Amino acid sequence: LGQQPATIWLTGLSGAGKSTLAYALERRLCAAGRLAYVLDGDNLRHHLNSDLGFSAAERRENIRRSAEVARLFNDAGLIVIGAFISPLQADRALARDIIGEQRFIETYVSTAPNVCEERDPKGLYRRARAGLIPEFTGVSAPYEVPEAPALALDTAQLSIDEACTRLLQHMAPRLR
Ligand code: GGZ
Repeated sequence: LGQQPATIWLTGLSGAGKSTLAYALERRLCAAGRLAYVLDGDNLRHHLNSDLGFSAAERRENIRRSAEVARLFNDAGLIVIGAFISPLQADRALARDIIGEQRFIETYVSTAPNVCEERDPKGLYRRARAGLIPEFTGVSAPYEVPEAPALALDTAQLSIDEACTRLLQHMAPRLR
């Protein structure tokens, strides 16, 4: 394949741009002849993880299962792009342990909380502020900012294309 499998793990708030970035990167990698596949939290929660809600324990189980799937796909030779809020440092560390230090590329989608809330593409912040969504990340549940991510990308400062280019530059040594 000429590629070393890896998992680009996008963490950040709802509305930060994780999914948009993930699918754009998938398209760029596939256009370059690479095998890449997006695992998106919101999407997996409709299927594999449809039994899970948003308590701390359920989020951790969501991350654990999703990381196990990423590991399997990496073992099969694919580049995985994961898009999960994954708000807790300890849960991201679990994902890193499952996927493997060498393969795990923690990327903080660092779009500011107020920008995410202004975007509110699905109206979730508005509903959370109205008390209609309990334990909503950034409103009534915590988000722990990554301390030492491999990359930080702010989608209010960078176009999706520029953010993809940064990710591809970071991955270049693995794509030879
Ligand atoms: C956070 C929530 C919640 C609560 C529903 N808190 O931006 P979205 O809408 O489209 O994607 C979010 C998705 C979060 O799933 P993850 O699997 O990424 O979360 S975690 O890593 O924390 O397990 C959001 C929607 O689900 N959503 N309720 N209470 N996001």
